[in-house]
Amino acid sequence: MDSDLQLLIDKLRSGDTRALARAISTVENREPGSSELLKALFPHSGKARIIGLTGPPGAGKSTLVDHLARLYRRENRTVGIIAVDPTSPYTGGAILGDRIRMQEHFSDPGIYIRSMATRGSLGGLARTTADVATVLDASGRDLVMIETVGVGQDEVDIVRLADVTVVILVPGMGDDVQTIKAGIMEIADIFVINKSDHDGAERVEREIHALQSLAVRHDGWTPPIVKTVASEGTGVKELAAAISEYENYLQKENLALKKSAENWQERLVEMLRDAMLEKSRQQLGDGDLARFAAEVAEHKRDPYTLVEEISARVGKS
Ligand SMILES: Nc1nc2c(ncn2[C@@H]2O[C@H](COP(=O)(O)OP(=O)(O)OP(=O)(O)O)[C@@H](O)[C@H]2O)c(=O)[nH]1
Ligand SMILES: [Mg+2]
Repeated sequence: MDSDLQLLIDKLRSGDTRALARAISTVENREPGSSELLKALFPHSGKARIIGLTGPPGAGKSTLVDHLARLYRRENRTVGIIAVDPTSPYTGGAILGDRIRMQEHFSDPGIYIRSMATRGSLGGLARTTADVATVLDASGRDLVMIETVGVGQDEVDIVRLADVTVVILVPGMGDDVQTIKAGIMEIADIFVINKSDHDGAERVEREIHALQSLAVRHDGWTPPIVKTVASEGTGVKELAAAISEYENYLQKENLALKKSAENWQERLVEMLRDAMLEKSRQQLGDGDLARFAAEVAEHKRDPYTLVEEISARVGKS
């Protein structure tokens, strides 16, 4: 292995946060050497507990993550946080909020926070987030928390890498619980109703119960519902307890490895798709794609044969 790379890995593994930051940037921006780095780090990963937290904009995710981080620090556990920034107009304030909160932790090397921009990720966001989590994991963090906004396919993909997924809802979402139900029922291991100081928490709880009665999870776990007031730190202890209870359940039922294998099956498909696409691109010369597209548009060429030809060449290379 490249000696610079080895040095970086040694530093990162010894807890050097600047090395950690550099490694994360390398991976996040897919700089040269990023796959070498990931290959070398992977064997050191797999020890951190990865917790995904997702929910609508402004639900209080960052506030909860912040409280959880403090709680885990009191237990002497080290924490890595990945905040996947929202692209929606809601973000301005929230990102600022995250930064301000981040500052409070700067004096504590036991908490490392990284904001990731979604812009330009071209659908590779889940992959990049997973790789950044692997770097944090390999650096020896006990816990990695990933905050993502919304509950859409992107979030489902992102939280797929988490050991525990917390879905945060708030009162007053109206039919939103219905709208996002397809996504959340699949991924939530724990529900949080934050802003329980507002009216309507019971209604959200009833809706979650109603949805739960419609679907039985194949692992037999019934996701608990934890009510919190994150801005006051209320219910955070209960949330942490629910998280460890689910972890214990996975261990006891021997489900941890099974869940991980299921997740890896999806991720391997994505990685293969990326790799194949990359190879296809390499097969094409500059401007080929634009020329082919024009030919197909003019019906001079059929796209089916074209794709078959290109992918056949990839198979041989
Ligand atoms: N009343 C009340 N306000 C809360 C509660 N939790 C968080 N807030 C406030 O809600 C606002 C948004 O909180 P954040 O933690 O930034 O929410 P977020 O989900 O991370 O927001 P995005 O990252 O933009 O999606 C802040 O002003 C918090 O102080 C709560 O339980 N009750
Ligand atoms: Mg936030």
